[in-house]
Amino acid sequence: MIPTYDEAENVGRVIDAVHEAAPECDVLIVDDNSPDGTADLVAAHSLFGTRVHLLNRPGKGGLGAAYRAGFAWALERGYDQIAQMDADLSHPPERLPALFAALDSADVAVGSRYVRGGGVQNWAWHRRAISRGGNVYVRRVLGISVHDTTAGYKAFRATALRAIEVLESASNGYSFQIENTWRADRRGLVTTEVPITFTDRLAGSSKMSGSIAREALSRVLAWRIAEVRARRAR
Ligand SMILES: Nc1nc2c(ncn2[C@@H]2O[C@H](COP(=O)(O)OP(=O)(O)O)[C@@H](O)[C@H]2O)c(=O)[nH]1
Ligand SMILES: [Mg+2]
Repeated sequence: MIPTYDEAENVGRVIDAVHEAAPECDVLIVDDNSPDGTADLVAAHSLFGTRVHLLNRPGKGGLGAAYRAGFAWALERGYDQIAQMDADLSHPPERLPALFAALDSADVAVGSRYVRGGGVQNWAWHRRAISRGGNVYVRRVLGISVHDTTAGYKAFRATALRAIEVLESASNGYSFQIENTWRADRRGLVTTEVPITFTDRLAGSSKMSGSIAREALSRVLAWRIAEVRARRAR
């Protein structure tokens, strides 16, 4: 599943790269009515209707809502393993087989920048700092052992998505990734990290914003406070 907003320059390339790396996979693009015509390019793809599918949403409703719609689509259709990745080729499609293979012994596989063998290429220093600092903060506040809690490249067993209650998650923006990692941890699921090299996008522009980062910081704190309160009440 690949969420897209204004990814006309990337969407064809990412579909082709996924198909080459993992030809047995179906691709679902979840598009929020991108003004640049991303959805038209998907519908014009030669594999559209066979390996390639499109979920058209009426407008920019945020990344969390797009993911929930995509997961609901896949769960309804009975897929038993589901991966998510960005459209901008920051997540190397050639690591998809490794992510799915990791599900043999885990419920969730995280494509991780912050384990041995993983890394980040061409990212501006401030994006590196936000990502690194954010991960230290999340691990400290929530006490989870996953190193890349904000990763957007992940594979799940369908049973794990149901256990996480992914469709009930509350996050709008990138805290969606943290929320699922945290819920998987608290519900006793096995999460493993598969090293990947994340490369900054070459085409199109980032949709990351200050308000998305602030949402993540405040939600993480709120989740922890709610946990501590619940423990005290017990
Ligand atoms: N459907 C949908 N996709 C989005 C939205 N915001 C971001 N995306 C997609 O989510 C992925 C990650 O966004 P990106 O801008 O690359 O974030 P960055 O890598 O953190 O700078 C890309 O495939 C975007 O097109 C949204 O509101 N709706
Ligand atoms: Mg990106």
